Amino acid sequence: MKKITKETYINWYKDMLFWRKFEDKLAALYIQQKVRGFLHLYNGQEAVLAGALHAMKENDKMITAYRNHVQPIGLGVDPKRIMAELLGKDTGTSRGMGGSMHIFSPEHNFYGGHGIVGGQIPLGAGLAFADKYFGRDGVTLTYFGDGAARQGSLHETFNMAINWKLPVVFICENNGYAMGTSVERTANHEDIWKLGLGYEMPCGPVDGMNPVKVAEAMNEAIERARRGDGPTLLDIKTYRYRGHSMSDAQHYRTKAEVDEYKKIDPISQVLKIIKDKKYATDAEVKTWDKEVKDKVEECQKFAEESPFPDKQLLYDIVYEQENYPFLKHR
Ligand SMILES: Cc1ncc(C[n+]2csc(CCOP(=O)(O)OP(=O)(O)O)c2C)c(N)n1
Ligand SMILES: [Mg+2]
Repeated sequence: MKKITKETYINWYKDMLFWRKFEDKLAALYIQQKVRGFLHLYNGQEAVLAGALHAMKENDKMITAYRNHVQPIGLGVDPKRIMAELLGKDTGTSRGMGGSMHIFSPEHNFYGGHGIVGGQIPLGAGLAFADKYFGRDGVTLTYFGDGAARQGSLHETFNMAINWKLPVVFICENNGYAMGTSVERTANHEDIWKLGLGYEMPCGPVDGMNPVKVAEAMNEAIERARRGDGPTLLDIKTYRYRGHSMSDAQHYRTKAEVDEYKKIDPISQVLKIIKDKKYATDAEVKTWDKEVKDKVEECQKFAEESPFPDKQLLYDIVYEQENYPFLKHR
């Protein structure tokens, strides 16, 4: 794995802060009804992405569920285009037709963006199968939630993936809740990683509030997959600070519980290391914070000023015109 250096911590701080502020901005735009439909935010879970990106290599891929705005940013998609997508604009990653739950950018190795809980688990194994079949060296990071871990598709996928030694890492982003249902209510134990044991799949828990721990676990799993030794299941313990989506009264948990997790906030943990090790002065940190704020505002300006797509696009994107010539309009 690449060494974790002063630059790594600084980049982690800037990136994670940007992702969080990007999500906060979307929440504000949602309240103004500029973002419509559902909106699921990533606040609190940033270290799971930061650590993974540190361990990934060029041809590795990522697929996840609907909490999917910031992963593509980490993979290099222009955040302006993601914000535009959420506002339904023509400049968005899917020309405004995907929306919040369906960010997609295969050219950046990001394969969505999926609203069917657990639906992306077999798709992730399929991407890994393609890499193996065509002799490419990519590994697919397949993310899913603790709720998705209870879906049957997981078991069929695990069986195939271990049997065929597919280059995939299964990452349960265990934030404690599936909508309002806590993990302990959905099974007789809380250790989702133990689902790997029945398949003799390497598996284990990971501290998901610390990007260093995530990077180490990811690196081990990714390299296992890359050398042909098949999948790993990581049960990454994290927490979401905001509700499941924007419409969530959060009666299923206390504010005290949320505050407890905020004490081990990933951004604060990284900032503490930066300060303790004197990697930056307070003034430098202030400059970064300002840069992040400006960058988010740039995204908002771009998204708001972009045009909505032409209505014609509704037809063009549903059917591939080549195969449906009768749909060619005018
Ligand atoms: C097959 C299916 N069942 C139910 C739903 C409704 N639903 C949307 S999100 C969700 C909870 C999933 O929780 P989890 O997998 O833990 O992901 P998180 O939201 O915590 O990231 C449910 C039940 C759905 N979208 N798809
Ligand atoms: Mg969950």
